[in-house]
Amino acid sequence: MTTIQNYIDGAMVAPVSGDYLDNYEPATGQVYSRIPDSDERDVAAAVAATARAFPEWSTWGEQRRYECLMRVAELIAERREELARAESIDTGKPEKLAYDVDIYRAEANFRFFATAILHFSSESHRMEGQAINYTLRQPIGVVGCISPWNLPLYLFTWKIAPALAAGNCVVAKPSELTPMTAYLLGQICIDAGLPPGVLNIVHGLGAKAGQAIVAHPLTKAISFTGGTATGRQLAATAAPMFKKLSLELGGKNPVLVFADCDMEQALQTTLRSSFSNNGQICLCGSRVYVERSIYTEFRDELVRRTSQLVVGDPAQPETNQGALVSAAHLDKVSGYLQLAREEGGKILTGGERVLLPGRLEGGYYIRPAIVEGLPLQCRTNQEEIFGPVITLQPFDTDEEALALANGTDYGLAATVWTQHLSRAQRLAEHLQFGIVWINCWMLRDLRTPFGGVKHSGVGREGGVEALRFFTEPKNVCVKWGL
Ligand code: TXE
Repeated sequence: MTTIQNYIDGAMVAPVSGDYLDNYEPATGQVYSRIPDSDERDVAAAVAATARAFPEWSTWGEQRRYECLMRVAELIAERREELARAESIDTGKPEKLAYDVDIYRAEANFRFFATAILHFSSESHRMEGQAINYTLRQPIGVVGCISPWNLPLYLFTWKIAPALAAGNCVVAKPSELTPMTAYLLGQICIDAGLPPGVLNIVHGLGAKAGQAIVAHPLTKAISFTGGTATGRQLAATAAPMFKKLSLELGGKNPVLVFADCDMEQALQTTLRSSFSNNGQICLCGSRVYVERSIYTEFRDELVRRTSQLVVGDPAQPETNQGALVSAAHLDKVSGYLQLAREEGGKILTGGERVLLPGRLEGGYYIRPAIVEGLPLQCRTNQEEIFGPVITLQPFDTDEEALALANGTDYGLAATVWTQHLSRAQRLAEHLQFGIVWINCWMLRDLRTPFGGVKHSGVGREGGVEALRFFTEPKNVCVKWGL
């Protein structure tokens, strides 16, 4: 059984307490590794190492930082298969999905931000006849990065790479449910020659290790992805300390399907946007609204295709749906399906627990579900389920579709299926979301701003937005000489 260690000051170290937590394999429901149950003492050691490393790392220059981060990317690429297997075992997601999406993207995150820093520039403002202002964008110092379990290495590196590229030193914590690839990343950083203390990875519980990172007076900025309730709690700690905050939180994303859409494209992509990674992606569409004239046809075909998805062993290439991340999450998703029934919903397909034979018999498997007949205001349509469950509802007009789409507290991503250009543009103007996809889903350009509005978060990640977040602007005003 692997015993994961913290990565602090360039070395793998045990937690100060000597205590470890069990880590479960979702596919089997069995404990398969142990992770440090870190507390504020481990965080203090990590912050101290980070603070020591900062003066040198921040003055290395962009070119040297670029070379170092590219070495990390290359080592991720070399170990792609091992990392994908580890991610699959830790999360329950199909190994193929981990390989194609998660690990590919972790590597891309490092490459993207290593090169982005070479092109990063700041503004100057000339005051005619008086002065020139130029803005320095300096690294902040010690920053905290806290990430969730759904896309472990993908989201961990999405924060760490821009923070490091911009010249900061980082204390990071992966989710306690999915620590394995973060542990392997620590080893990769050692092999890549990242100087000690530049990145520190502390494992453990959110309320203990995570809270200690947020509350530490030396962490000047916190980048967080996770649940909305956790984001609120984190902001309550960080805001009175005037820390910079980037919060990427939950979603309840709508998909609007108009009668003039390319039906085949809309069906194929809605199947993916509903059930990829078992619906455990903050961008998944969970409320699907279909124009009434094509509702029955679209519904029946989506139900047919959904019922054919293969729920099975994440290690097998034919598996579409692996296991949910934890027993608690399986209970949560099953609880929402029960609630959907109580609220008057009809389950058109799925929702049953799947019991697989042999070593997989204790795994957290469930059939992807489609629910019909629920009003917008019910809890099933308002609260984030974060599982393989979508609701379907017909609409009659553009105005109704827009009101349904905007009718929750969340505002992360919306998808629109229509061939009608001006309708698409009009909706894009009025949809209250950080991201709008027209005739596509999850088509990601890493240069674009990424994040949500309303209860889906504060701030943006991606491209220049991330580099701006991880730097402090300082204006310098130089008066013309006499
Ligand atoms: O997330 P948490 P959980 C949603 C989804 C899911 C729910 C809860 O609905 O069911 O959130 O998931 C750390 N101070 N999303 O419980 O608790 C924690 O250790 C500092 C949406 O896993 O928010 C982990 O590293 N850190 C989401 C990270 O925060 C704390 C992805 C996220 O955990 C902390 C995941 C604290 N007080 C879940 N408490 C998305 N939008 O992508 C916890 N943590």
